[in-house]
Amino acid sequence: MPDTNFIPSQKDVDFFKTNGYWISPKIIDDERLERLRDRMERVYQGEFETGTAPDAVWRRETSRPNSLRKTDNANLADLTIRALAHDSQIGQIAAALKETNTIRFWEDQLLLKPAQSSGNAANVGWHQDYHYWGCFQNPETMITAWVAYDDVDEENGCMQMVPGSHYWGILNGNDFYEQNMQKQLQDMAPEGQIARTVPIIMKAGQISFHHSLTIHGSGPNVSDRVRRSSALHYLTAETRYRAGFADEYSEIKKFIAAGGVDGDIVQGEMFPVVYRK
Ligand SMILES: O=C(O)CCC(=O)C(=O)O
Repeated sequence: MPDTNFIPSQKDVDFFKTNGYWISPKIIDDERLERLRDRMERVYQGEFETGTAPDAVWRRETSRPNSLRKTDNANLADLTIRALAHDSQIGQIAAALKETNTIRFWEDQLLLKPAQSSGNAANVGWHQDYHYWGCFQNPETMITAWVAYDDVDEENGCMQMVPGSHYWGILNGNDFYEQNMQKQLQDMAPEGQIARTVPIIMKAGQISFHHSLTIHGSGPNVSDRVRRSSALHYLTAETRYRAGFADEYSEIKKFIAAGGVDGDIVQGEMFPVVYRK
């Protein structure tokens, strides 16, 4: 049974602080998961419930069929996916792990790793999310929640985390699309550090959370099972805008158009509050 009232204990928060990631119990029930999988497929078919397309969408007609499907900001297109992205329980857990009062939604990615997709650009190279988010000043104010739509394990290419790597600063060599992961990780680890990896094995409906500097990636899906998920990215009330980096993001464009300037707290309807204590 999913635990719809679950909030992390102090032990969970301490685990997150030490390791830079943490795995929840099952939060999303099976019926909701089934709806999410259905809505995901509709987005791939080009059916956009709201009439607005995601920022970038994987399309059967134009993309490699067996590679990783990554769709940015599916929340713009679909209300079921948006409800997940704005879910207050996920926000509350994120707030507890970050020890803050307020969580704002930033962006989401719909991710699908096809069955037997090994060798078809379906790995996710090692990276720190903050590498892509220099438009915000402080990596301490960001957190990602990764919602498993299917059971995930090493066979179907679950995420892997490098515990403690959120203490290593912003590293060289970040690349979401790198496929030669072994070499990449050796090159990324700072001198004197050993990058140990931990598989994030979960049942459908569990959620893993990670710090914006935690190194993570995922290997091949060599199973007969598809791996589907939503990655949901959040900010705290302390997040400040840094001008001149990633200003092409649609929410950042809207923030600037609304008068946002360098150093301002990131707020406004484009960054909706999903949880406030
Ligand atoms: O789905 C994956 O394997 C990687 C997802 C990811 O990079 C993220 O959630 O930040």
